[in-house]
Amino acid sequence: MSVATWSAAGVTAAVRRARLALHLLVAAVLVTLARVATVAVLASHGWWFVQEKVLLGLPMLAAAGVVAVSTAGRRLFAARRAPSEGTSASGVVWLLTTAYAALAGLLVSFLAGYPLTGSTALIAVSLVCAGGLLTARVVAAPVDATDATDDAGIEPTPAPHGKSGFSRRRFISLAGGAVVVGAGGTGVGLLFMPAESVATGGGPRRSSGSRAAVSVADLRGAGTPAPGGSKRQYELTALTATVRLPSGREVEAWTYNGQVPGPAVTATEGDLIEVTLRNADIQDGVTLHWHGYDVPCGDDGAPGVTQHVVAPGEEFVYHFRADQVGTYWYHTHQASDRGVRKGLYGTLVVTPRDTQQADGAAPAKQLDLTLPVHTFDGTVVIAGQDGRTEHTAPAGTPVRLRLINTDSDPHRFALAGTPFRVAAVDGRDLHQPGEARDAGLRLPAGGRYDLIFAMPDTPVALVVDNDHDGGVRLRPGGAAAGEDPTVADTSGWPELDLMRYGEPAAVPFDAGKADRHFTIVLDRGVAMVDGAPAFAQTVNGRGHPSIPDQLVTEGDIVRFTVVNRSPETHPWHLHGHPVLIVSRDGKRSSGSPLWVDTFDVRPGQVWEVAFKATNPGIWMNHCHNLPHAHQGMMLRLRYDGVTTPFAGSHTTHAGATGSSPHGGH
Ligand SMILES: [Cu+2]
Repeated sequence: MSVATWSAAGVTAAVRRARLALHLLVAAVLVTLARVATVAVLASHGWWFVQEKVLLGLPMLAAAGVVAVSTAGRRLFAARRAPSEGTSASGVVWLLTTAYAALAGLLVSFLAGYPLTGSTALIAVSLVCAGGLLTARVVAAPVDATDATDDAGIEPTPAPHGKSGFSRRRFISLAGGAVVVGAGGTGVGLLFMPAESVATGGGPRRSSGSRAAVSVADLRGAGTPAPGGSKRQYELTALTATVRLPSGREVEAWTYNGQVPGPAVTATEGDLIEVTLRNADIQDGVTLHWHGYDVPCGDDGAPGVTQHVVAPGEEFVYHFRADQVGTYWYHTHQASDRGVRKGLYGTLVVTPRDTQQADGAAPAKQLDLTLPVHTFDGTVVIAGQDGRTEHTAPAGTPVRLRLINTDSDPHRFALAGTPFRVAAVDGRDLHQPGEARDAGLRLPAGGRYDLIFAMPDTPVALVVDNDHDGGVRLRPGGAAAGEDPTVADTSGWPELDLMRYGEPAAVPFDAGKADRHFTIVLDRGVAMVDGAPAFAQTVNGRGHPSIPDQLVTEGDIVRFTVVNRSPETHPWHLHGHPVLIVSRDGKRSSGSPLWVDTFDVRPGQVWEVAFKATNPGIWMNHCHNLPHAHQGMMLRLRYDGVTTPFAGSHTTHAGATGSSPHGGH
């Protein structure tokens, strides 16, 4: 609106519609003041949202606007009853220049955003000045070519002027042009300055201890189970296959062992999990990333960082101890936006070793369902389930539903017909979760919720995305078995806020005493991604792999401030560590400590999270909306002293593996 009103005022003044121009000028000033007010409101949510507006956009607009009002305003006011008077050429030029300043501010916010760089500021100011100078050349002549008292130093077409005026104006024009070209050129040149490759978050660049460097290739998991545990061996072969969905539809999928999801990997606490991954015919290459499972870095499955991508005909053996219980999943991390979408994922569930109850009685028979949700071509599928799949359990049976979101967007779940508890989030138990009912559950991309309840003597329905025909049905056995499950309309149920759910408990570190603090501002903007300019998903204005590594030292308490300036939700995911949620939009978490591996940062939100750096390695830190990661929103958290022998950038797509020895894929 600011751009429109200032340009309309300029154009109407140029064609001598003084009355209309005056009205438009008043409107432009009001719109500009409204813009200042909206920026002030935005500023109350955080400096990250307004920095470039406060430091560049508004000052440019205000400076040009004040000159425009003072040069054009008085003459337009005088001319409103005598239209032939018109306004001066300089007035028109300044009105239009103010419109350019408004446009430049808009473009800076849209294309560059946070943080404002000297380069961006120089380019923007130069473009506005260049626009003003060019406008002066074009506009000045017809409007008041004979106005010798024009005091703004604007050069009209030279013909009607005397020699001295001509030279003065010509000099100013040339000098102005030279300054503009120089400043703009400097701004463009600064774009090519090499960026800082490491962010230290306020901590030291080197650890004080002089330890020898360790390679991620040597940071491998145990080769034996814990005492009392056993070895769980799996062979997973990645291959293309035609897969029949529960609806009967067939899709061309990328699979582990010809099935989607891949084989369920299960273990008891203390077991050794050993998985041999082979690639039959996935040309992009594959890996296995154990999402949310804090494996040693060499088993993390990040191609180009912790291992070579597994090309067709090759294999890689993962092995690690199952020392974390809970609900997890695995997926390829190579070309992951495509690979996971097409089916390269499966579930990982680890159950506690000691299932004996405290009083020594045998555990009650449980119904334990692992329910990975995935979208194939717009159809939401729960593995092995559809609207007709029903599970029967006698009333009173303890039920655990393990919900897993394997998609890149959040899903909304609702459990109709019974009160329940959210026992665990992202595999980690909550502290004293309260009984909930008639609540919506928003599960971020990559996230997991374990819901528990005792089977009532009436049917229960798990509803996904308010689709009351799909989901999962549970029926009590016996007399009520014949009843048709009726599902309440769950769409209006309020969302359960996990930040206020459960009871507080002690946490192992003080998040307020962080050794390093990193700010991660998420936005869209023009940036280099994998060596090519793109309208990217950016972190602090940059795209992968040009985002500086975050450097930490083992033992550090690390804090992230994650800010979302963009209009899309970003499920933020750090490998190798669960993070503790500290606050969201300034409100501290007041329920059970919430340890997550993925947290949904919605548009405009600011999250504070913290973790202790206890798992040395080089870890991917990225948006788990996988197309976003592919479009640049991905960086690395690197422990001081850890190196990688795996060359080439970590890519989410084929064809860009760069200097990797497997660069042909
Ligand atoms: Cu994202």
